Amino acid sequence: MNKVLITGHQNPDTDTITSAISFSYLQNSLGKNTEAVALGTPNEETQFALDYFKINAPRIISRASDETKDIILVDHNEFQQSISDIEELNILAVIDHHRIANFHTSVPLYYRAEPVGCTQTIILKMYKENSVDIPPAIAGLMLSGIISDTLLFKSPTCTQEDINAAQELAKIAGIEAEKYGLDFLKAGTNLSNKSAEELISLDAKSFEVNGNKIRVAQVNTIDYDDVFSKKDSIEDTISKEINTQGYNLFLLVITNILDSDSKILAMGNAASAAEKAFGVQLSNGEAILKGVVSRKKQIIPQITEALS
Ligand SMILES: [Mn+2]
Repeated sequence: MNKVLITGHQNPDTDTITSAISFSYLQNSLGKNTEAVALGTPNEETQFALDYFKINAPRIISRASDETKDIILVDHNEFQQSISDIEELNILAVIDHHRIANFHTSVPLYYRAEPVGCTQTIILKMYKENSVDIPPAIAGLMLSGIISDTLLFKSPTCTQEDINAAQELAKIAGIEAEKYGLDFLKAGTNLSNKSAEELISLDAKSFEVNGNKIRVAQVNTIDYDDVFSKKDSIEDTISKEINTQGYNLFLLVITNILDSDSKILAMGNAASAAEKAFGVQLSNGEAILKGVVSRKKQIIPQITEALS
């Protein structure tokens, strides 16, 4: 039987890594031969969950076509966020909760997208539809994905379905979601040992809007100064990225997980789009965005609108 690789997006976050694992477990329980892989090293938040539930990180790859033609995408669909040789692969399925853009296939596929807060909420439904029991450790990883993507249920992307799914998964995992969740999120805010390069690429995604190349990087913190104390070197690093990658707008979003606000640093020749998008004045490239935590719902649509 052909092996199928299951991968999330580049610069993997907790949902992307754990969805590949949980969806692979489901597929293999149904008799398929799949392997969860990742397009990068787990971040510290994700590693906290993997250690806590004693599950190994997926193998890291950058190409798939040398070993298989068949791939399943979780937690993303846009080709520029996917595996580098995506155009050479046969996409069997997509399980996702993002907008659909820059995606096409030449043959029919299974495509499941739901506007929920986390891919794991969809995968939980698929376990139920297929009557497959979830092992406690996998349930713990699935719960971690939901907590991460919804910032412990505080993001506007969080739906009642995500909350219900998290409660159900916490029960199976035998843990308390709120208590575990805060320790888990805090593990991802340890920025002291990160270089400027690492900071701006931990969780970064590229988009194209009306001919503009946009890069939006997001980091979680419990203290903005952890990031802004290194502002000079961060600005230098972003300038280099802008020059080498041709970004028109590079937006660094620093999200405070305790008060659910974000501070942005906007750079590039289209930086003023950030002022228009969020109705703020940039001062030294910075602005506070009150109540903004979601790139998907509170940043990308607004930037898209401002540049259209
Ligand atoms: Mn996700």
